[in-house]
Parts: sequence; C-alpha cells; structure tokens
Amino acid sequence: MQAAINHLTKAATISILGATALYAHSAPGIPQAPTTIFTEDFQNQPPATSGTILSDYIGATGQTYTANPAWLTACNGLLSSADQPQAGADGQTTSCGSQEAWNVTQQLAKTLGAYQSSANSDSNFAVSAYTSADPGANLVEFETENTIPLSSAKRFVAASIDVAAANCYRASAPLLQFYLLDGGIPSAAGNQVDGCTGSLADMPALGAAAASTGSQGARVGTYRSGGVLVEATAVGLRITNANGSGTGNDHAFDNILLLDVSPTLDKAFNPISQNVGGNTTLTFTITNTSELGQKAGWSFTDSLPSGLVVATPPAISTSCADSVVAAPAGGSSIVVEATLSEGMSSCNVSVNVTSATAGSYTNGPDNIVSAGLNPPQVSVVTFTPPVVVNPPSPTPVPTLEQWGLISLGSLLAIFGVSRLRRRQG
Ligand SMILES: [Ca+2]
Ligand SMILES: [Ca+2]
Repeated sequence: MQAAINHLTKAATISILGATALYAHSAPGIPQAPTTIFTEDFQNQPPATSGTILSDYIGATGQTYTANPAWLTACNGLLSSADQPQAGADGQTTSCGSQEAWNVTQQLAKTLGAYQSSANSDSNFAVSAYTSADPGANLVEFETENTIPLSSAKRFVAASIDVAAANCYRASAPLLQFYLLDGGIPSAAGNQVDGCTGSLADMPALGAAAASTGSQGARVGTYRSGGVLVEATAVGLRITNANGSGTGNDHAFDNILLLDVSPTLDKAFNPISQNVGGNTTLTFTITNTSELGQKAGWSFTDSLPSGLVVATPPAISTSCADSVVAAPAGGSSIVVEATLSEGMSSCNVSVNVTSATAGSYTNGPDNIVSAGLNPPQVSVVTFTPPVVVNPPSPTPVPTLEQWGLISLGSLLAIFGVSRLRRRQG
C-alpha cells in the first residue's frame, strides 16, 4: 500500500524540522515530532560559488549524490543561487542554452530561499532542473550515493523535498517520485509529486529573466511522502521524474529531508488490580508522529509474562486500520499487524487477560517484538487472592472458670446470709 503525498504548508514543515530525540515518550495518544535523520540544503560551499554541478557537490556530512546524465546537463544539476554572476560564464549559460534560462534557475533558487526564510535568499543554493532538452521519462534526477544509518532495522521513514517550478501556467509540470532504497532495493514512497501544485510566488526580474508575478509566478511548496517501513539498518533516497519532456518541466529543488516517522507503542492494564480469575483489559495504544502520515504494516507480538493469559472470551477490540489481531482464549501471546491511516493521531487494540495465580505481572518492552514501532514503557497488573469472608462473631459464653467463680460467689453469699441470721437469732 502506498502512502499519500501531502502538500504541506510552511508552518507544517517547520514543525517537522523541530524534531526531538528518538523515543521521546509522552502520554499515549499524543503525537511526537518525527526525528530528522538526514537533511541536505546544498549550502555546504562558500556563498556565490559558481559552476558546481550536483555530482561534484559534497554535503556537510560527506554525503555525495548522483543522477542520470540527462539530469546533469542541459540546464539540469547546476547548484544555482541568485548571487552568482548573471552571465553564467562558468558553463551555466552554455548548459542552459541561454543566459535567460540560467537566470530563471537563479530566480527559482532565490524563491526557495525566501520560502524557507526571508533572510539571505540571494545566497540560497538549489539544484536546477530546468530541462533545456528532453531528459526522458522516469530517469533518476537525484540519488544519495551513501546510505544513511537508521537507529535500528524496521523503521518507518518518510522523505520531504522543497520544489519551485516556473512556467506552470503554460507548460508541463515536473512529476517527481520518491523511492527509499532498502538494502539497495527501491521502494516507492508516496504518490507522484506534481511540482506545479505549490503556492504562487512572485519572482522579481533577474539578469535576462523577466519578472514572473501573480498567476504567472513560480509555484513553490514542500512535498512529503508517507512513511515506508524500511527493513534494513540504513536507507538511501532516489528521486525520479516521470515527465520526460523539456517543454516546461522547469524547476529547482532544495531542502531534502529524511524523517524517522515510526509510531510509538504503549500498553496499559485496566484495572491494574484484580482478583484471581477476574479479567483486566490490556490496551495497546499506537501513537503516530505529529505529521500524521500513513504508517502501513507495523506489527508487534506481546509475549505475556508467565501466569498471565488471554481471557475467555478475549473480547478483542481495535480502532486501527487493516487490523489483524491473533489472541486466542487461554493463549500466552497477542499478535497484531495493522495500519495508522493518513491523519490518524493514534489507534488502540484491546484484549482481556486474566490470571489464575496471585501475583504482580510486569509486561514491558522486553515482552515485545515489533516492526516499525518505538517500544512501550513497563506496565504492571496485580492479581490478588479471593477475600475470605469470616462468619459473624457469636455472643460470648462464660467459660468453666467463669462458671466456677460465679458458683463460689453464690456460696459465699449464702454463707454470709446464714451467719447474719445466727447473730440476729
Ligand atoms: Ca539551499
Ligand atoms: Ca524545460
């Protein structure tokens, strides 16, 4: 199943960038920000550096990039910025076929800079993809040459890119497709990105390029894929372009991100104390990351601590999409595979469990084997022996000793009375 591509607002993008530490555990159901695991803004070179091509650029982490040769020629693959010489004498005007085309790539780089931050938009580098010739369809426009490490195997990863496109009002759009490289195997991430669906932005005149304003302005936006479950411990990124035409398809890209968007698993017992033989409901909460992208196919097995078993009936309940829950009555494990749909903050799976033996049962991360989920915190349930109800206390009966004292008293009383009668007689 493919995750949907979302066109994000700038504010949403900034919230994604405000990532916190991995496994930041909050209350179940409260989404945490994704973790940025890779970022490339093409700024790892001095301002106004001129004539650099994508395949020669080295990122701040040492990352390098490749592309099909068609995307490294004909006004493609140039690291463009508005503060470079407008004449494009370092090969850009030759590559683009005209100074005007080179200057439009500079306008687009500036537009992307202004889109992310109003400061220093002239010095923003972006990668040109202005297609002064037909590149051919579905070729690689951008690809990482080195894999990016993940915190572990089986993580959900999403990709994000900023695209600015010119001439959308009169010519064809760039049609980008993300692929995550999982053990070198490309796995499509989200649907096709139409680079002409962003917001309109005015482009002031620059060199030989006229101003483009209003409905004829650039289209600029951030495009993010849903999460893809990556099996390997490292991941690569490939971006292809389905539009093989050079008529239109006039764009530049910047700010490529990879995000760890793995949901978090929590579990809780209710009640946390129960009589032996009674039921408690074990609820699993799967909480999405705050971009709320689709996460399909996560799974976990909870191996219950010894003495704790699935109740009869199990009373299985789930709000997750595409849920498959295996929790047979009397069984000692609960197996779940399901999906968080696009826009879903969290979902729940609950199963009744019981115990025939008094004691406290700890069910924590060590009981869980999962794919695509941050592990849960520890939860504890206590089963207590049945309460013994004592019979009501009877009215006290005098003991034999007490009877003896009573008899002695009676004798003394009789004796005393007879002595008194003798004195009086
Ligand atoms: Ca940049
Ligand atoms: Ca073109």
